Amino acid sequence: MKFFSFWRSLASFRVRIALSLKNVPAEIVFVDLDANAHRADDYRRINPQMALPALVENDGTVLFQSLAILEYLEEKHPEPPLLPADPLGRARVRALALMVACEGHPLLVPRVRQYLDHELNLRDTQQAAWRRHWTVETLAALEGHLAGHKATGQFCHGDQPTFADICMVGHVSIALTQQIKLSPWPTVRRIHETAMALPAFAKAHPLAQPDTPEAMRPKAT
Ligand SMILES: N[C@@H](CCC(=O)N[C@@H](CS)C(=O)NCC(=O)O)C(=O)O
Repeated sequence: MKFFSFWRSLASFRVRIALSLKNVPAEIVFVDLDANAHRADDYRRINPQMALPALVENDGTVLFQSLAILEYLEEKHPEPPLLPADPLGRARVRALALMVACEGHPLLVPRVRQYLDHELNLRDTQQAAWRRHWTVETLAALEGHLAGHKATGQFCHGDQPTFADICMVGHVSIALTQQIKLSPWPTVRRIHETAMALPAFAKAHPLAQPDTPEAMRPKAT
């Protein structure tokens, strides 16, 4: 399989975590969003939406949209399960994942940011306010659903990671990039710490990728 990824892409981060948890090997093809490589013909032929990630199966079938890819991996490689066994649990996990992947994240992707910048001519401070607003809204909504819910455990749902944690950690990473302190959302913060302590999550982190710019990597202390 070929996996088209970019270090900073949060949708790619989700698929990296799932590939790693399920121990599925894939050859990584780096697509530099900053150089607009996702808009070049080579990648456009793979995903006409010009968005990352994409996963190309050995027979050439192209999978796109990170949650559809997660569902595919879950069906093809059921162990370890990343969805609960019961229908109500699956609905909750998918809903938490969708809050990030279909509500919060789309407002922060490069094409939206470029539109705010180039077409609407918003100042840097206005663009930063936009990013912060939608990041915080999603954190607050996640906390509202997670805090005190009987199904919330060490992770978003029970004591094993699921799609919900996979999506949530990316959202928290974008909050941290914006220097947003997590103290108003203690359940989100706790689960983020628990998840990021797992090697599959840690090694999938945007700042730990082969294509992460050297200047962005955490410095050894
Ligand atoms: N809903 C899509 C989001 C895809 C997406 O927007 N990916 C970003 C990177 S995280 C991208 O490639 N953006 C390119 C752009 O906005 O021009 C998914 O979950 O796969």
